[in-house]
Amino acid sequence: MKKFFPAAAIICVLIIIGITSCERKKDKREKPAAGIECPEFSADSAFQYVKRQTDFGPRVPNTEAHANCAAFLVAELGRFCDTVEIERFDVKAYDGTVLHSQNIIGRFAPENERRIILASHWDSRPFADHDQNEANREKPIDGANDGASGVGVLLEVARQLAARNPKIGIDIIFFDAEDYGTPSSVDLPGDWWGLGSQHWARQAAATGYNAEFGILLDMVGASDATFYHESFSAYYANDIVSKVWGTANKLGYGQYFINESAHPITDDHLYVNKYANIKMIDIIHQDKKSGTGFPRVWHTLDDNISNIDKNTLSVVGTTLLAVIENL
Ligand code: AHN
Ligand code: ZN
Repeated sequence: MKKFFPAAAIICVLIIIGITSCERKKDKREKPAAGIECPEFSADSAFQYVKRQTDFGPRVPNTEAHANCAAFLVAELGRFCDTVEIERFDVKAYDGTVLHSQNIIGRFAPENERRIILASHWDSRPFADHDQNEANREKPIDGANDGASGVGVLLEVARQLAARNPKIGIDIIFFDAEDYGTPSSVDLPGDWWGLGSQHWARQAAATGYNAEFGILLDMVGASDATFYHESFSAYYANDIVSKVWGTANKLGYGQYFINESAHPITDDHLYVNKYANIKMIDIIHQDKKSGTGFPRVWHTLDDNISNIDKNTLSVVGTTLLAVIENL
């Protein structure tokens, strides 16, 4: 009996440690409220997908980095999607430069009549026109947040979807030539942003393509990201805004997905709404306190991989998977 007691005590202590460490693990995983499906999204994988893009250098149309990154995106989508399609087009930018561009589209269940779109732009801005340092303003940006973050999240979403075979058709669209818009020093009327989505949406309208709705990601990688009800999204597709923000809030992501309206942004979703007549929302980081209305690093050389936060990528990716799972 004397010998047994210490052994029993040790076993008790081990059991207690076991129970408490399990509880701690549970807390860390930020389990969502019961009743909502929560598939696993790998923040590490999404981060690597962002880094793989910025490692090519700035993905400005007509550059080698742009061509190399396109090949990478086609290959990655090819691993996960049922089909991959490249839509090539030439388009004139505000300064007369002809941009050799490509929208890259990966489809799940292409035969399914019921479809949704997940999109992001994959090009990066040719100049850091909002950099504090004037000497940097003609240099191209890495666009880790502005471009690569949305694509990184969607590549990881594609990897997850391949593993679980979604019941609905899903088109993942990487728009090109979004970010070649007029620099702040140039005041020229015209639709100079979202050139790739304008091309895609006109094509979609001409060929009778349709989808139930779409979700655009733009700048979804900063640590302090705040996503508001961007006004074009609320105007064209308020039911989708409610669905996405409602899902995020149920998952416990209310500090990111804020139920407040914010300025309209001329982004790819506007042209999909206007020209393709498909309702698309924009999950875009808007900062109500910054001078530009966008995050601090927007269109500066500081928009690089060192300012990407895995947690934010995960919050957005997990929300998308939950939205899909609960359709
Ligand atoms: C305008 O500034 C008019 N649109 C911003 C769209 C954008 C640029 N999103 C990311 N970069
Ligand atoms: Zn931009």
